[in-house]
Amino acid sequence: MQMMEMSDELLRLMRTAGKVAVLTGAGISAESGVPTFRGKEGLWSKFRAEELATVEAFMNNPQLVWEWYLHRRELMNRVEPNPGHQALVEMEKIFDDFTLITQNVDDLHRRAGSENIVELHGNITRNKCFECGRPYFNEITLEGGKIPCCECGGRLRPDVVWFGELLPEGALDRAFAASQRAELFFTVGTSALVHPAASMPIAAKRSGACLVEVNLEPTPLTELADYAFHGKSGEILPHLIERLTDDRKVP
Ligand code: BJW
Ligand code: ZN
Repeated sequence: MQMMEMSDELLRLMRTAGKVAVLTGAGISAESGVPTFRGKEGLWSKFRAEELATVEAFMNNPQLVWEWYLHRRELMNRVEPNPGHQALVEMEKIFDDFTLITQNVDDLHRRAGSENIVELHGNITRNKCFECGRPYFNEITLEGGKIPCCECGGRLRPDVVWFGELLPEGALDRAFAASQRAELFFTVGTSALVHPAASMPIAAKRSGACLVEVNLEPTPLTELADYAFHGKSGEILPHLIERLTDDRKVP
């Protein structure tokens, strides 16, 4: 594992690779102003994700859970994608087979312009019925402290994945397939603690990919990584792209 200046060997691999997958987590959106889940700076440190992002929390106190999501939805609507998101848009243009696997629900990758995105944990901009799963497109308000209901009578909830819930149909298969065929796999801004997302880089590495970590601090994946860049993804990713495009210009 190397922590370093961009090595020639990695540049060579980036120049020749066709199949690339990236797993992103909350850290990539931190520079946009979206708090992470587990960092010291995390706004949610008042509540741990494990306390609010669960079916039990919603059943016990749907009002509190909805207040948390409406607050985050409002914040996420106000912020903009950052150079880290934009660098991944550039990567999609460079590599023939590029899959962006994200754990984030903030919609910032789509807003930045990424196209081949697998959303493992849903999307905070959408709602669905807690009982029948039907999507609900109108805006949610908590007037009178009431949780709005679906036609079937079930309570509405945000269309995200809580602990203990299955990932969206098809998302897991697409993500594993992209991980297993990747020659290069980047993990960006994730503590790599939540599964099955954190299993993707492991699957990629087992299938022979070169694993590159970009994160503010070391994670359980660092030891496994071929290259680890510790710093802000909004600085490191644009630097990688800049070096790569400079390099690609050389015949
Ligand atoms: C920067 C930066 C900058 C900051 N630049 N970097 C195998 C082993 C053990 C447990 C399990 C297992 N398989 C399944 C489980 C159970 C569970 C789990 O993983 N538990 C562990 C916590 C122990 N998983 C599940 O329940 C999943 N479902 C499932 O497996 O179904 C099958 C099943 C069912 C029943 C029983 C068993 C299995 C579902 C997981 C759903 C996670 N949901 C959440 C909420 C989503 C909605 C919402 O947003 O509200 O997803 S929790 C939260 O954590 C959110 C995130 O996507 C996820 C990951 O967090 P992330 O993105 O890594 O953020 P942080 O904050 O942890 O890290 C940020 C990093 O960025 C830090 O390292 C910073 O340093 C760094 N950083 N600034 C670069 N500028
Ligand atoms: Zn319903």
